[in-house]
Parts: sequence; structure tokens; C-alpha cells
Amino acid sequence: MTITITAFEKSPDRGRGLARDMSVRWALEEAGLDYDVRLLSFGAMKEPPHLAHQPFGQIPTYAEGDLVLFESGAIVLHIAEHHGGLLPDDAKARARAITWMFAAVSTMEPPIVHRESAILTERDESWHEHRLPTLENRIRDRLDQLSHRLGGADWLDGAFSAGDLMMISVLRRLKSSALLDEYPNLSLYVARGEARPAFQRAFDAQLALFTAASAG
Ligand SMILES: N[C@@H](CCC(=O)N[C@@H](CS)C(=O)NCC(=O)O)C(=O)O
Repeated sequence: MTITITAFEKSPDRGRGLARDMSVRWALEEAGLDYDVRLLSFGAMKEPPHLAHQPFGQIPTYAEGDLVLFESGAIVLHIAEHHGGLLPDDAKARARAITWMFAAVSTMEPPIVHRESAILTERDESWHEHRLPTLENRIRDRLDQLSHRLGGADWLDGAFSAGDLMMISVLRRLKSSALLDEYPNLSLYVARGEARPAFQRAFDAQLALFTAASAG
């Protein structure tokens, strides 16, 4: 059955692979699945046809036959549960990998997104310069804890899993700041994920679309 995902017609990240279709593409590549991409303008994302698929007017979505999903974490979990390579067979190890997926989106991502939003929307406010260090220290608190847990391991819990895929996708959002550089083991962890051939294929595919959109 054909898989179709949605992505930005022209990503505001300028092809850096930070939009959340990237984690879905990466999972599809790890699972060896072909997929089509439907590109959406910001306007189309807020129109009823897309809202019927994604109630918050965002990308990505995932369609496979009559199954339509939204939320990148849920989509990656669906892919991982139905195809090999992203979740361990052992039930307890599988549960732990899924726990890391939730940790990525519900514990690590919120402070990272709060900082991004503050930079995007509050930059001109008089208090912005005072608030930013507070937001960055909240991120550091989480990075400290994650760095401590990862230690010298390659991945968070044994072999590479969807938990690492989601965690690395979230940490990549920090690459334009110096925050990740403060944690050499986390920087290496992200680089290890980015070196995977499946990541490279996913990254190149989204970059090619951005380049084509910029040329057109
Ligand atoms: N929690 C959602 C977040 C989706 C999200 O924030 N998508 C962004 C692109 S990365 C978007 O569509 N932004 C445009 C908007 O919210 O209007 C997920 O992981 O899928």
C-alpha cells in the first residue's frame, strides 16, 4: 500500500532537516519503505482538507490506505511496530525503547521548543535578553541528565532504536545554538545518528525538495 506523508512546500528551516517530517522520513528509510510526499503551503495546512487529517494544521501526516495519522512520534511508532529494525523483539527492551520515544517528545522537546519560540516571537521584547538564559538553563538541566544517562554508550538502551531516532531528531533542533557543544557525548550521539545511511537518504530527500522549491 502506498505511504504518503506531508511536508512543507518550502521549509522555513531552509533544508536543514529540522521540520518534523524528517523523523518520519528517517524511520521510513530505516524500515526500507518507499513513500510519496505531498507538499503543502502554510495556507493549505490551515484549510479543511488538511485539518481533517491534522486537527492542528501542521505537518507531518502519514496516510496508508484508509489509515491517517498525525504526530511525528505516533507515526514513527506505527512504522516501528509494523516493520523491522526500529524496535527490539524482546518485550521489555521494546517497552524501554518506546519509553525513550516519549522521553524525547514530552521531556526533552518542550524546553527546546520554548527557547525556539522565544527567539522567534519575543526577540523584540525588552525582557527577552533576561528570559533567554532561564530558558537555556532549563534545556541544560535536561541535557545534563540525558548526558549522564547516555555516558559512553553508543545508543540509549542497547541497539539503535526508534527511541534514539526520536531523541536525536529532538536534539538536532539545538544545532544552531552552542548548547549541544557543551555535552561532547551528546554531540557524538547526534553525529552517530546522522551518519546512518537511512538518515542521510532522508536528509538528502528533504534537502532536494527545498533546493527545487528555492530554484522554482
Ligand atoms: N507535535 C507535532 C508538532 C508538529 C509541528 O509543530 N509541525 C510544524 C513543522 S515542524 C508545523 O507544522 N508548523 C506550522 C504551524 O504550526 O503552523 C509533531 O510532532 O508532529
